[in-house]
Amino acid sequence: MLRQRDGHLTRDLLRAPGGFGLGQVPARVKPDATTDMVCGYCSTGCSLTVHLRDGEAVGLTPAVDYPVNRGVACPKGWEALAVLGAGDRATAPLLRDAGGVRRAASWDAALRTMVERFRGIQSRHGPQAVAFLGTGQMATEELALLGALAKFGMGMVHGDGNTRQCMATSVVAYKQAFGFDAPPYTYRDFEESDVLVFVGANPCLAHPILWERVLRNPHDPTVFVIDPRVTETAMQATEHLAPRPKSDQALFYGVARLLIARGWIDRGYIEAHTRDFDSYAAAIEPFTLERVSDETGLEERAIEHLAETIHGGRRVSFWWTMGVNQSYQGVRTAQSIISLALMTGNIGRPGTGANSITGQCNAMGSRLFSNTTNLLGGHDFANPDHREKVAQVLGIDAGVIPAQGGWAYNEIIEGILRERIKGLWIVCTNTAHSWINQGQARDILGRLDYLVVQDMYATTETARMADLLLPAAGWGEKDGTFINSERRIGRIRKVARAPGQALADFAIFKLVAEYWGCGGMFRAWESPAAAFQILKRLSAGQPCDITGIADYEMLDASGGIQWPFPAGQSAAPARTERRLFEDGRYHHPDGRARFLHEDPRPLPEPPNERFPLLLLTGRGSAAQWHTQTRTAKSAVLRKLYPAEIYVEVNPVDAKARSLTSNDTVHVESRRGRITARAFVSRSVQPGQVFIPMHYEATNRLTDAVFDPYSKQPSYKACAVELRRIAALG
Ligand SMILES: Nc1nc2c(c(=O)[nH]1)N[C@H]1C(S)=C(S)[C@@H](COP(=O)(O)OP(=O)(O)OC[C@H]3O[C@@H](n4cnc5c(=O)[nH]c(N)nc54)[C@H](O)[C@@H]3O)O[C@H]1N2
Ligand SMILES: Nc1nc2c(c(=O)[nH]1)N[C@H]1C(S)=C(S)[C@@H](COP(=O)(O)OP(=O)(O)OC[C@H]3O[C@@H](n4cnc5c(=O)[nH]c(N)nc54)[C@H](O)[C@@H]3O)O[C@H]1N2
Ligand code: SF4
Ligand SMILES: [Mo]
Repeated sequence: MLRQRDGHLTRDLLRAPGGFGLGQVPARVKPDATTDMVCGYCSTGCSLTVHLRDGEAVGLTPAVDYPVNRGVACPKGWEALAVLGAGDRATAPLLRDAGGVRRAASWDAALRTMVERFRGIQSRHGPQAVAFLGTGQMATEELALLGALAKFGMGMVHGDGNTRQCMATSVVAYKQAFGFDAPPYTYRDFEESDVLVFVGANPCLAHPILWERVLRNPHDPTVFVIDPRVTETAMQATEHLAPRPKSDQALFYGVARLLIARGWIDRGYIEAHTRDFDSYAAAIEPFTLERVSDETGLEERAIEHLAETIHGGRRVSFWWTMGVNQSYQGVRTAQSIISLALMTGNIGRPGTGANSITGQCNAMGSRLFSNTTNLLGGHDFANPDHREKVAQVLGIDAGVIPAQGGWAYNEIIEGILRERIKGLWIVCTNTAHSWINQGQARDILGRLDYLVVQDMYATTETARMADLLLPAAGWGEKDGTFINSERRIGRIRKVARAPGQALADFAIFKLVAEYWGCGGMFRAWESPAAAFQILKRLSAGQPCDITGIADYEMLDASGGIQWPFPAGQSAAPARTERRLFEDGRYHHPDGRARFLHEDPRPLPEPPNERFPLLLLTGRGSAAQWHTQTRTAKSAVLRKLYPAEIYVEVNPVDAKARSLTSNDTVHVESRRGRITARAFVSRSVQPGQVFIPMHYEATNRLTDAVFDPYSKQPSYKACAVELRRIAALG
């Protein structure tokens, strides 16, 4: 919401020349205005009130009247401005010269070189030989422009994003079950459930403000946490089940079988709104209590207790994140959760739902508008009517729209290895740190003829590999919108100047279009606000229709707006939290949700004598964000987590290896060996170890296997061994 003080209109001030960079703001400067914007880290989408002096940000506080966070923020949000002034910001394009040295260059020289190199590759190897990797951390307007420019303007066929590492499983699970990628909930459901089941999710760290919402639940709810580790969330839950990693699918089949056998299902709902229940029930019949107990390592009684609790709840909600998605069988596991909600009629009512919580600030925008797996606006590349509609909205020839989605992230990486991809443009993601089996990934990136990286910082692992680095403005330095986990569209804005010659990604894409010679195709994408109008038109008639949102000002005035919000929607948007499927109609042509089943498969890399331990990876603290390019720049956040990489190991395994906490150990998998500090803790079970993903070395260990449907990497279970190399004094 835009607030005004001293007669200044904030937006005008931001356009005014002059002003100072964040680093030079005098201490205790008195703000003269405030403006609200959505946080640039996680998908919770908290609103932050930025305090301005002469139009520049001087501080922030959590917004008090936003329906998401209601006056609170986590440490990352509080420190969001602090990371913008870091000394390693990319301030000019960096071109690698013939001797391999990176040298500052003008935008003109940089873009000429980029176009010349990419065009050269395309003329030698075909247009598909240049690809892009994008992100769920840019504004929707930006990621849509990148997808449209790359595929329609530059002739690329293959492009994907870091949402593949994160949300691809949920996307496919929802599409197959509901007919559209449609997380059905609204955050109020956290407060309205009497039973909440969290699967492979650690919201205390990863979505702390959503966990606050759970704590506000007035119904004295039963909170189940299903996670092999005793996480911070598990410690606060009323019930914790610690199944063997990747045995969740068997667990939920077993629970479903019990519910069916005891008649604890909602026949009316199943018959009116779903399909394929009988074949599902038959397929899971073999998942007896005995078998499931054997496969999960859980007591039979504990499994029965979960089924009884689901039956006893009036409003049961299921929530899952990466413990489910990042798996070689993630899609079917997610669908085993969706099936529980469907068969008990726990969907479409307050406090219910089969709810995947998304990860990055704009993963939801990326899922609908990145033009990667889906054609812009949640459309289908393979559908000629969809291609025609998109072409009309964009005023382009439908012939330039590919008739199929491009390769997934892993296929692009493999494509480089097979010499099918020769040029790559990586935008707002740090592949050389975050991709699975890092040694192999870096070797493969090193084989490219030309690598362009577009990032805020010149020092990221991927930026250092680039032939050309394009300096990008970050959150707080540009305008646009994000879509949060509950489908709420909110504003981001420019409250600080990007350093040096860094430009907003939107502006960089517009420049690339001009230099490529396809600028005419994107004339209507004049500004993020103009692009938003195009996105609206693209969404028309889709389940994510947002044609009822007039403009940015309406978003500001409303506290964000959840999709769908078609034209003609009358209710005051901020006050009306919207959940999906209240009428029981799903997005398949017959209006029915699907039950989908497949037998669980064994671990791709089971522990053996040489590598007897299972490595789990994930988030380590609320103060660390992913590859740490941003959060490591805040002195406050750095105090909140261990600087050095550590491995959590159970006392039983520690004893067997004569280890104590703080010993330096080698952790080794078939792919590599890293050095870490041991942290002996019962938070991991015997036979399992845990290393946070935030440290550069973690992914040297992980095994590049993928879910066959979603192509999401299975980051969370590979075999390792641990050896003490020295005790620290
Ligand atoms: N502070 C912070 N917050 C973040 C992020 C961050 O980097 N830092 N990243 C954001 C993003 S992009 C994402 S995707 C989310 C991720 O949020 P989460 O998914 O909550 O985080 P993770 O720690 O990756 O994984 C959750 C849990 O899955 C468990 N797990 C592993 N294997 C299994 C299994 O087989 N079964 C079950 N049931 N559980 C398993 C792990 O032990 C872990 O506790 O967080 C978002 N929020
Ligand atoms: N072992 C293991 N690995 C994992 C995971 C795990 O659980 N375990 N989780 C996976 C998941 S869920 C995710 S989402 C990924 C995340 O992996 P990444 O996307 O690689 O991680 P980030 O650190 O968020 O990278 C974002 C990059 O964009 C830059 N950046 C930030 N803002 C902007 C901007 O506005 N414009 C531009 N151009 N650049 C910007 C940052 O400096 C940074 O380099 O990691 C995955 N990797
Ligand atoms: S919970 Fe997420 S959105 Fe909210 S302040 Fe923290 S990082 Fe930002
Ligand atoms: Mo993620």
